[in-house]
Amino acid sequence: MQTTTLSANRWPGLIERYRAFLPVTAETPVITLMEGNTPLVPAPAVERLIGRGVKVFVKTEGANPTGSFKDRGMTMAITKAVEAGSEAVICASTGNTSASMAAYAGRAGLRSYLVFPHGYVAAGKLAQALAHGSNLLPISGNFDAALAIVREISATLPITLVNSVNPFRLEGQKTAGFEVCDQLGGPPDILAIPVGNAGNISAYWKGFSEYKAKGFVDRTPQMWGFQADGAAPIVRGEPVENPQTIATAIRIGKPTSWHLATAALAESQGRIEAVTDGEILEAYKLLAREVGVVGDPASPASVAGITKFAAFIPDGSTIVCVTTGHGLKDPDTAVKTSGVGELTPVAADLDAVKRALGLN
Ligand code: AN7
Repeated sequence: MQTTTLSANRWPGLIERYRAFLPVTAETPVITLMEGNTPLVPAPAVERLIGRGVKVFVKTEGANPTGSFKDRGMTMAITKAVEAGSEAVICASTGNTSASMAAYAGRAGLRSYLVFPHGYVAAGKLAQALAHGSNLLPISGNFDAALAIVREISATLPITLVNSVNPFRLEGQKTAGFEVCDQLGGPPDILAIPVGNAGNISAYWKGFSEYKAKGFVDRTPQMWGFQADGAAPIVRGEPVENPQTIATAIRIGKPTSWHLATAALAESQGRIEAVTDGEILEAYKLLAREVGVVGDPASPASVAGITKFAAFIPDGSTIVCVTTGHGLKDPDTAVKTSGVGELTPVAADLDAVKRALGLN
């Protein structure tokens, strides 16, 4: 009988995979949950809406260990915090950063602290921070106010700030740009992405630019960023004092990486536009029902954006839409957008079940 041999090909996590591009040495104590290598899923339902031979893929960052792209930056930020001898980390968050911080800090044996806008973090994200043992505190204020406070705390106490002002965050996140090129066998024409604090769009641009500088690709994509209409400071060109959107992850009025994002948009000849909550929810349903990917309510902003601004997409383009987080973190939105009201049981009886399901 012929025998086959298995060879181990376990994904090593993104620091190991892209070590040559990252600020680590052989001595750096890598803290990883094997993040990265997320699926690039074809989205024919979105292609049909746009037509003209346009190819659309969804980069499903919700497939990361804590369910969002934040794990890419967090593996680097926590690794470098441990390397520097830090014993505690802190962040302000609309939810995903804190879920990721809590997991990686717990793994590394660091204390973690989270300050967040009361009433505006999805239930699943808070549950993660609690499960991983973070110390959390809601404030009567928005994300921007929370960030100002944790910046002050980290400036005066020996606690490392792991929001994206921490440069190691973007270093980790840029690997998503490498991955997209590796998976497609080249760069896409357009990278569409939701924008809140504007760290991720800046990090992707850094990744694409470095891959080009090192000769792995011969061109870079246009960066198309999408903000929620009620929280669109970069689109409007001024901070938004009281940002509002159903996509609480991107309910941010004063983006930290505003200037980096502006540079990425200019250098890539991209665009930054606003999509309404209604458009975001339509795209949420399309993604969940016809593509099979339920995203964090911020995630479909990328899909809403390319369909809204389809007139600017050249025929035959290849587009990657980043879905930045997993929809399971926000069950309330999933239930509400379904349009299904309260579920009441019927008798455990064949006829009753068939009647209730409309199957007779
Ligand atoms: C799902 O977790 O800011 O433009 O504190 O969770 O890099 O800020 C989250 C942001 C998009 C925006 N999609 O990314 C936080 C936080 C999801 C997010 C964004 C976030 P950036």
